[in-house]
Amino acid sequence: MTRKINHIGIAVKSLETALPLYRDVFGMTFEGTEEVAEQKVRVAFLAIGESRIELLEPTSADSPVAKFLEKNGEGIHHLAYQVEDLERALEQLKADGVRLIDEKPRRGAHNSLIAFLHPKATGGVLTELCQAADH
Ligand code: CMX
Repeated sequence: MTRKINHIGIAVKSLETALPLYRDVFGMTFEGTEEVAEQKVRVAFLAIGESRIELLEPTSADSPVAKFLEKNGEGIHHLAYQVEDLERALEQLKADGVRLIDEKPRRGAHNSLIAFLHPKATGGVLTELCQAADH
């Protein structure tokens, strides 16, 4: 179904505070920031090989990432696997009995299509599937 990790999401309190470690110390290529209003987050992408680190900062107190920070503090939030056809991947997972959070794709960063699987179905690892906008 997937052959590539698109990105690893890391929840942070502040992009400005977190960025220098990834960009200046680790030397990853900073690709810019973007607000994903529907998800109530501001994200920064840093390229590492064919994948990315996605830093996630909540934009409001009721953002899912704000809830995550409250409960766990800063840290790894989700893994995102890239798929060619997200609708098809979701149908396949449903048929395989995997519990989904999103039954239908929604818009993520870079205008990609994304869907989350329920962490209870994936051993506690919040898993996102994403389909690039140009697919
Ligand atoms: N890792 C592991 N478990 C998690 C989790 C995470 N990051 N976030 C939530 N959970 C757990 C919760 O602890 C909860 O467990 P319990 O039922 O045992 O309490 C369960 O999952 C449900 O969580 P919830 O917050 O109560 O449920 P919601 O349906 O409101 O939200 C979720 C679920 C995971 C989709 C949401 O919290 C979330 O994180 N959404 C993603 C936001 C995001 O990253 N957006 C950026 C996308 C941008 C892009 O990549 O393009």
